[in-house]
Amino acid sequence: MPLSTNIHKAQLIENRIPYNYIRIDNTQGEQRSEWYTKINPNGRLPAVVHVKEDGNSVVVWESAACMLYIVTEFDKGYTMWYPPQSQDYWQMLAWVRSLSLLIPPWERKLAYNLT
Ligand SMILES: N[C@@H](CCC(=O)N[C@@H](CS)C(=O)NCC(=O)O)C(=O)O
Repeated sequence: MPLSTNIHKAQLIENRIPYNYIRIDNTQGEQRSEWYTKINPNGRLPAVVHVKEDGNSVVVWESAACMLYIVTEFDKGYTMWYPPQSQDYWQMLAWVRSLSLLIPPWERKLAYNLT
């Protein structure tokens, strides 16, 4: 099964920074496993676990939140997003929020049998 659009959203940003990718087999329901739902209680993909230098971890789920967390944490120079309070920031947020509500066609067919 191809990676989902929600996973790609976070990966587009993660590709600019070092990360470990853990594949969850959602064809086998692994996203609802006990270990994964401790990370994302919704049992959905993606999620980010950021292990900080002091050993503490930050856990983020929902693709939009993952993207915003990654850029906030790793792109202090705004090369991948826009400074808060700028017009571009609010445009970006509108698109991020709007994309969160979309279900891609292949997933509509596969999961909900819709055309
Ligand atoms: N609004 C969520 C949607 C997450 C979502 O639906 N992820 C899909 C993969 S694209 C998933 O985990 N599907 C498996 C399931 O629902 O059990 C987000 O943007 O992260």
